[in-house]
Amino acid sequence: MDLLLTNIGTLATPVGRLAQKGHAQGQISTIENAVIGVKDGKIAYVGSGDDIGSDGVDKTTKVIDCGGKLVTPGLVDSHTHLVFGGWRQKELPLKLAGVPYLDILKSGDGILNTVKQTRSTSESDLFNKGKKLLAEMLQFGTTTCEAKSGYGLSVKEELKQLRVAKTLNKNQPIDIVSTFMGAHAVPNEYADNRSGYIDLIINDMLPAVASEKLAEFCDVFCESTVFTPQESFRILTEAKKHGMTPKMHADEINPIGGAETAAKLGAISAEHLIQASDEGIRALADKNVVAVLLPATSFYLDKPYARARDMINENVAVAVATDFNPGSSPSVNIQLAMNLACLKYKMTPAEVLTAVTLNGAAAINRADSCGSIEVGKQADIVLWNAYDLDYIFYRFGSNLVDMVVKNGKVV
Ligand code: IZC
Ligand code: ZN
Repeated sequence: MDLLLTNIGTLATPVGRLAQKGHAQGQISTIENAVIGVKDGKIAYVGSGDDIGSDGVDKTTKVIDCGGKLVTPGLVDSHTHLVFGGWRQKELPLKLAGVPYLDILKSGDGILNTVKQTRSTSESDLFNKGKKLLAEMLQFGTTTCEAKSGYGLSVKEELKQLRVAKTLNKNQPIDIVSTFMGAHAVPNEYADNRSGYIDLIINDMLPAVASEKLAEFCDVFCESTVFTPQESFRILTEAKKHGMTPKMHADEINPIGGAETAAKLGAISAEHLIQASDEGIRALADKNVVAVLLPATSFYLDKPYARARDMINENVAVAVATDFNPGSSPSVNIQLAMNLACLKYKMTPAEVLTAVTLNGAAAINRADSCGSIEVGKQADIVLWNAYDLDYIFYRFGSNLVDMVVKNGKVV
């Protein structure tokens, strides 16, 4: 064994290699007085008491006494817009004056402001900024994250953003899973020619991203005044032909049938869903689409919270993520999203734990390699300054992570 974690007061983890939905979302495994053995970066043993498995301990084994504290899987942040230039604190007065998020975008600001700043930032500066943000995420317990492009909005600039994500993936501990999101907004130079921009995405961006293998997923901001459900359907159907799996920003601000469209596409996930209709929720359940809910965005935009309980009751697998981005959720703190999911969605601590581990992993097609502490999975582990799971949902505002293990290494 390379690493042995002993004296774990409570080991709390979902179980399995698929998203958990309905009642099962809250059925986690809890082992008291647990032990975890790690070999070659993978979980090699999970047990309790003094039993440490057949592999045993030798001189090279690093043994860590967890002091009776709580251990969970590493957290999976399944929705972020990680790589971008600049920030948007200048929007704060507009927000306070009640100017709606989509009006800021319509006026040529918002996302388009970040596009301007991202285009004028070099690849190496974007890399350095991303690396600092990832270090902060890791401290909050995130061991895997998704990263969307969508602040380049030209072939060259989208590729630049995605290459930065790829380089970041190789140069720090967090695993980064990339999503191409050229359909995040229509850039200024196509303001009078939106169909021309959609053609550019389909004819130029998708083939370029696919040929450099820069993204596993393709996402579209399906929203009124941004991309319609019909346009989203067309773009994501083309993305599938290039081997990218569809995701969708759906029904965030206005109910326009986004959830239904995501289901029709067979998307792996539909994200936000604040305004998803009853039919939309049922369609997600029918097609096994993971609902990626983003409570920090509801908080930050002062919007309603998605109907997580209705989704769980309808058998939709729910994931929870930060939506980290410079506009509507400028926070990398996944613990804040967890607190809000519990208190505002009324999800139980066990349901939220599943939402930020196994179901998050399922939303980015990683449920077979991470998202739970089970033999054979990556040794991505969080030790908490807590003695039980409820405590981390009860306390808020502090970083309650004590130690993070990524691929078997203390980081
Ligand atoms: O930069 O505002 N919602 N896209 C869709 C965002 C938020 C990111 C942003
Ligand atoms: Zn987003």
